Amino acid sequence: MSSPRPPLVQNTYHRARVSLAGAWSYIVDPYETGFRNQRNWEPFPQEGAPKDRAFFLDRRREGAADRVEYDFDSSPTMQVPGDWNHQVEAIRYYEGVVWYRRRFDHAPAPGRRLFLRFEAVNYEAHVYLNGSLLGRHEGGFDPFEFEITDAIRAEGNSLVVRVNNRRERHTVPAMTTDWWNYGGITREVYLFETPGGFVRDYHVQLEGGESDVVSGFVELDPAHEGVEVEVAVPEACIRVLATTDREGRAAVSWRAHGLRRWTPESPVLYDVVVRAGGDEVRDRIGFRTIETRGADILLNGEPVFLRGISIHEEIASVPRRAYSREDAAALLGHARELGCNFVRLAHYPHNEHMARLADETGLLVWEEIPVYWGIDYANPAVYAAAESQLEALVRRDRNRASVIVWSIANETPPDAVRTDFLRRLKAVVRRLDRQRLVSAALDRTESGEDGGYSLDDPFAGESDLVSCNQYLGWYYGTPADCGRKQWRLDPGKPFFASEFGAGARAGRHGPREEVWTEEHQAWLYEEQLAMLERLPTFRGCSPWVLMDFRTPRRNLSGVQDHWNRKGLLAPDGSKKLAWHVLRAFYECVARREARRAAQREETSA
Ligand code: GCB
Repeated sequence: MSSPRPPLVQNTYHRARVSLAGAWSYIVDPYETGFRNQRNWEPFPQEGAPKDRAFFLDRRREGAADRVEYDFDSSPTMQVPGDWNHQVEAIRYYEGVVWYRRRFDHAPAPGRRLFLRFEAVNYEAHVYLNGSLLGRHEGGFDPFEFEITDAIRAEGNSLVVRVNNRRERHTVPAMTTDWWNYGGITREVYLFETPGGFVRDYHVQLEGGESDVVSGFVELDPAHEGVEVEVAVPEACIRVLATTDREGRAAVSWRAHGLRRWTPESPVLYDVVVRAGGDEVRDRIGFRTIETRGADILLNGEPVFLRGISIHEEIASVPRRAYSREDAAALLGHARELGCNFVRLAHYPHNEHMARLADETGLLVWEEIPVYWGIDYANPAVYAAAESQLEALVRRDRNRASVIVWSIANETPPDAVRTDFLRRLKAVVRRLDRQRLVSAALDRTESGEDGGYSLDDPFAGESDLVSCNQYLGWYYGTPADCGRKQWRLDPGKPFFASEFGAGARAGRHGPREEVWTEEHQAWLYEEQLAMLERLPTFRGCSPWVLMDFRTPRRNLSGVQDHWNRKGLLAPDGSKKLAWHVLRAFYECVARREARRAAQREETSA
């Protein structure tokens, strides 16, 4: 959550940028000395403090007293972007405060505006430029930015970031997660420039249903009325003009005739150019529709089955947080090899490269915010943190054709307060994006004499895609129980198996009844898939999980060693037996879906 700021600038990757990647000095500060106003530390201005207060980092140069018990100049450095856990052995398990500093020179061209953008800092960031607090941001996986046009100096800027990744009851996620709490400036940091008046935001997408219309808006900063705005798709000979209203917004729409549809098999992207005043910004955008009809998910009006996999944003071979385009290519490459047309980016917003690459290579995407176990739903500050993360994600990625699902929660025990929390989040999504599917990974309920499964969660009725995590055959029962399990599902909605899985230590073999063996995991996959295939509304799944991942809560020595072993791939990339089971299933499904599509075409001809 941040103090009210204007909405994020759209598509900053296509602006003139200067990266601040590289070696940053750091100070590990477990006792919060930097915030405590100690005699030998200059007080750090906190929120509400005067902006012009001298900042301690410049003290030495400005002739301050000798006895100063910190010194960035003599401190060690680490690479930004990058989590601290994998870079500095001594703080691999650390959760707390680390101060970062980077000096840089930059002289913006006259008349240009300059912004400082962080793609993500986990979890809380206080950002200081030349001794003044630019602001604070809360949320470990969403971008934030500050305009620094007036705060920058041509030479000798000192940028300091206090990063705090302490888990708290009031954070989102909260105290318990089943993933590694990688701390630090985990994604890219850069400066970007715009003209004095510029295109702050835009959104264009194909409307659902039969309408065949692309609609959207362009928003300018500053918000001047009566400015002419142009949106062009040169390859399709489309050029639309509109004029801004008092809010600096202009609605645009055009008929989509002649625009080829984006699909995973043919991920067509068009150059889209947005011009206004002296500004021009270019994007690559695909056009497709996504909706549901009864139990079917329709992509461009045609039923689609989601051959998915759940993915954490981690490069397990190191292990470290993933953040770059190369990292995205590696993770999504595995999904493609598995035969997927869909990925679930669990359990928090992944970096922007993931959705951009999915757009380019043809993968459908589920994006999610970390409203996860143990959230304090009754706390308004917690709601505000969740909302701010959701809003940043939707604003960042709503021009991506690949993204078809916004998921707002994972395994959240239903009660009235939680349900109200989720409903409010859903309303936020609907305000920002009318078209995509809204979902949440819900828990199954067991009921009746047969112990059948259903989804009695009230949010199931509010989800476009009814999604369920269940671990039958792993946390409860054996894989053989899948054959007997009854399900009672809403016949009028698509059912999506957002998680199932079993742990297996790669290289461990034995009879299929023996847990932690690859055989056991493969057996679980066979039984689960057979069970799900029997459900008439089953329209896809994203089993748990692509790769083994680091997590401090998995303590079984010799097997887990702080890894969740439900990966289909081991950390070194080697394939477990279950990989081949899922791969074969997806091959079959892809053939079946292609046959059905051909039949539909025949009947309609
Ligand atoms: C779940 C969670 C996921 C865990 C997984 C597990 O239900 O959504 O974050 O990692 O189970 O392995 O238990």
